[in-house]
Amino acid sequence: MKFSLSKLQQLQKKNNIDLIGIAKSSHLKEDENVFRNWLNSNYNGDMNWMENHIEKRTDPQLLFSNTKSVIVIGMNYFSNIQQEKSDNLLVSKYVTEIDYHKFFKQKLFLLLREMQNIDNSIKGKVCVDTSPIFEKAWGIKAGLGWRGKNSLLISPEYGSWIFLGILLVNVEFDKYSKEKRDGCEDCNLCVESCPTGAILKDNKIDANKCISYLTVENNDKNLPTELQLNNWIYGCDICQDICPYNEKNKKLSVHLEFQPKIELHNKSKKYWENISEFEYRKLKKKTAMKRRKFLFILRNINHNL
Ligand code: B12
Repeated sequence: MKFSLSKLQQLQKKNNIDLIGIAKSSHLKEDENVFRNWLNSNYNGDMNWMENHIEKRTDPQLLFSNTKSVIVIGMNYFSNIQQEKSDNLLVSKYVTEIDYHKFFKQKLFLLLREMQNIDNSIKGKVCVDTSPIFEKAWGIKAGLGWRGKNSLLISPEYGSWIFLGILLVNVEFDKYSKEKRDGCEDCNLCVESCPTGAILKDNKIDANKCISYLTVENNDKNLPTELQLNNWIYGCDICQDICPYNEKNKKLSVHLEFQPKIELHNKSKKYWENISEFEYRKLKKKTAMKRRKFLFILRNINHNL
């Protein structure tokens, strides 16, 4: 039995999911080549875990046997927080009240259960961020948006302020989503605005230079002195703040979980310079920042002073 797209769209509405799309499962050979070249150029920095499970990463069948369809959901997390740039140290908008990983898992498991209530032979696997799967590439195939020059998936409705999550299922659909046309065309604002020159041509990032990578993933004691963090201490929004699609499609997130964690935004350099480990631990609880140890936040603060 094939599952109907319109039934899935009903479940989307019921569960307050901003974007949903489905792609037929396949081996992403072209993406695999792009990815292997990216790794060979060491653009992954010290994220060595990206070199593992390359086959699984490119073929959902190896991640979950019998995958027939890839369901991708997108949730808007845009908030209009104004961060006084000159005197503040900055935390990315993606640090919201609740870490999106947990929220997505709940949404996707519920979606799977509701699909199983309609057809009890359905089996599925939930993937959010940490599974070896190309979420953006699948989001593009599932018609949620196109690959922006900053490498992020840009949706015509919400811009790039969306998190992505995936549900692999063993069922076919009566219809699959259509891919969107590239909306970036000649625009190069994100490439030009990146202060460290991390955005390469061909919609790729050199993570070694990306402020998001440097502040969130890099585990060196000291950061390269030639790279300035431009006041960011966790993540970076520069290549998204400048995007005309994000300007045009500003829609405040309706999800309580994705309201900004106000206590972490809008804080002065002075505040961060004097923050204690106890206070930092209290602030980061439940947020996406929770995995980052105090030592690295101190390193990032110091790199900005
Ligand atoms: C590793 C990682 C990072 C790394 C590397 C970023 C990167 N661009 O790869 C770092 C730490 C830098 C990072 C930063 C951020 N990240 Co991140 N990250 C990931 C993660 C875990 C894997 C991404 C990956 O595989 N990268 C490898 C490279 C090679 O992949 P790629 O650039 O996407 O290229 C692929 C395709 O686009 C394709 N491709 C590229 N060019 C071409 C050309 C052709 C012709 C074809 C066919 C294919 C193709 O081939 C590649 C393989 O599929 C994903 C979650 C996931 N599991 O997918 C989240 C994810 C991409 N990150 C996300 C977010 C929100 C961010 C930040 C915005 C956070 C912040 N504010 O600081 C920044 C944005 C920085 C930027 N401009 O990319 C979201 C993006 C949502 C969206 N709208 O796209 C994701 C999907 C997490 C999620 N679940 O929502 N991230």
